[in-house]
Amino acid sequence: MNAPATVYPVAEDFAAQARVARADYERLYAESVQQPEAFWGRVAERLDWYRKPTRIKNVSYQLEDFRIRWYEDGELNASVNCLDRHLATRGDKTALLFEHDDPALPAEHVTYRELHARVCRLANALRALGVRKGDRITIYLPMIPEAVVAMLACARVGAIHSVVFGGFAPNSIADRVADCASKLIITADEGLRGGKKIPLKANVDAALKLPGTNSVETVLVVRHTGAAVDMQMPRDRWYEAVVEGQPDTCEPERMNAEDPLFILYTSGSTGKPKGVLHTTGGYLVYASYTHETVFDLREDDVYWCTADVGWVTGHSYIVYGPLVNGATALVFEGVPNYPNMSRFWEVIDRHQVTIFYTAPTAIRALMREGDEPVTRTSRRSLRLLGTVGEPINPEAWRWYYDVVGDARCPIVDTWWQTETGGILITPLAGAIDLKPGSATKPFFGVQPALVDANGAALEGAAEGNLVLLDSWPGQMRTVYGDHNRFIETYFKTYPGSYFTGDGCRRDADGYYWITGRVDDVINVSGHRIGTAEVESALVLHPKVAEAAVVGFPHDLKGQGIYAYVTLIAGESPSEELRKELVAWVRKEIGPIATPDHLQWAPGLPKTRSGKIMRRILRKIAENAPDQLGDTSTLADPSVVENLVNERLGK
Ligand code: 6R9
Repeated sequence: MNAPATVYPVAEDFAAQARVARADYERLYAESVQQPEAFWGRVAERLDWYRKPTRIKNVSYQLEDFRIRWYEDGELNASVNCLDRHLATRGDKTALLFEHDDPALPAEHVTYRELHARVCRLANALRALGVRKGDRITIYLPMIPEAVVAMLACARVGAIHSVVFGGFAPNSIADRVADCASKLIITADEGLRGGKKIPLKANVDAALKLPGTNSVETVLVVRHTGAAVDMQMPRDRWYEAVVEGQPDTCEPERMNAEDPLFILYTSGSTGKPKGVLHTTGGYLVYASYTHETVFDLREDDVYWCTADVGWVTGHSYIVYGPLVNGATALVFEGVPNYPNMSRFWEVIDRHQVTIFYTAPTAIRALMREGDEPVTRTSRRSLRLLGTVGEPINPEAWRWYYDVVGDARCPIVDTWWQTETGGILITPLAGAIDLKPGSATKPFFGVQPALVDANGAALEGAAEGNLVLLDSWPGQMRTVYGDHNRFIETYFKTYPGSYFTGDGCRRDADGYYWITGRVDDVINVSGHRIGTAEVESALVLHPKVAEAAVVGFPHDLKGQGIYAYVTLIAGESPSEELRKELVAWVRKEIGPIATPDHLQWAPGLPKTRSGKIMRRILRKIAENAPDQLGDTSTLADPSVVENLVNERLGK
């Protein structure tokens, strides 16, 4: 099947002082799945609880008796765990190390004490504005310390935050605000990335003109670039003005472990993005425990995760995991290629970063620039590297290992999802030999299995769909406002287990190799886009009759977006219209959903019952017309011939 992969054995010097050494992994893993209550009860002691949980796990994936509850009688506050409990021992330690987009500006060091004070001031201001436990607050901010402050201030007063990535357009903001009936939005005048300005406040203004957004009473605006923005009084308030004069202590809300902490919208195979809901106790235990264990965290580490707080990686591994652990986390506003291709490595040298966690798409883009932008920097401070977001091709893995890490630093290829709250399949650098391209083995408590299309379990070396047989504390609890959709999406396909939506291979050593999504989700540069979302944006255009969207292999992005468009009768294709439609999707959803290819389709391949055959469209997009497979169920086979000819004609 596949040639045996090269193995990079655990470095013995790393293992000698690792948090989890070779001998520990099998033993702890066995305990974690055989006695989950004992194991996760012990792990939960890492948090500060008002009331320690005695009921650890209460889970059933059976549809008639469905429930997922962890630590259900425990009480705690997330911001207290991220801040207050460090004040005595780590008050002057840097919590956030903020590196501006512009490298000429000095980095800011926000200590745990300062961060605590800033969070408390905003939390008091939120209460003064009428925010109460359970209210939803939308955060639409750039990668600046206020984004972290805003999340923790919500947690302090028990409000549920919903962070919306700064690259989303007004329509996408409006959908997310409307879905959870957000009461307040925290944004900034503008964002800044690679020297380019992003009109955040103007986007919020446009979003709030759209239907369904009446729930918003207040918009807090952080002055970041200083640009002039429209302030609509009394709705819009300057952030600085509302926090000014607020006390720098704030009584935290006492939360049940199963009270919601946040909602994060993510794309699925159908319909609008889902509001993935995470709760407080289990999520914090899992995010902090995986962060400490997977990254082998030490007190003096300088830890840098390059994700944006608009994605789950930013939630778990910039904010909650590192801060619960009292770590120093670097927050970077900019992009890897500004002002030059060495930016990542220069930041690493400047701040003596020891742990670096980024996405394969960034690695591939930087690899294309050759070794020199890397090798002209030192990077001696690094000791551990990580990746997340999509499968990493072995070639990029080796470059990351040899060139970026100077063949000194283990790489943890971490597989997980917005839904999982934290890392589920990953190497532990002191315990598990590495194979480039494999996320290797399950983390403690995680029970992966492979099934075929009919749900039959596959044993040993095999390839199939990846499911998880039991719960872990960081698992999402529901789709906000639509519990049925939660159960339908994840627990109906293979009854009794959680379906990940990913395909996966397991080799003879029991290593897992994620092969990518098997549903209608496209993973573009590590960002999830539902084909249905792009299709509905396209058909909103007055000249479009029908659209079908698929993913196709893309050298840099992993997957690109390929759109087939049928125009309404009387309209004819033109280069101008093609550009207009591409720009239209950007405007409707945001730049991350920009189609890479748009092909005119006089007709789409459909079954006799009218179902679009995406399998065929994927093969045409991949330029593999010899692999179309069975086309006998098509209503009109000539449609396919036309599409293939047009594709080859390009
Ligand atoms: C954390 C995050 C989840 C999807 C997931 C899978 C892909 C993530 C991966 C990976 C292979 C890895 N994915 N990490 N594929 N190897 N190490 O990315 O969450 O944005 O929800 O995406 O990303 O396909 O199902 P999210």
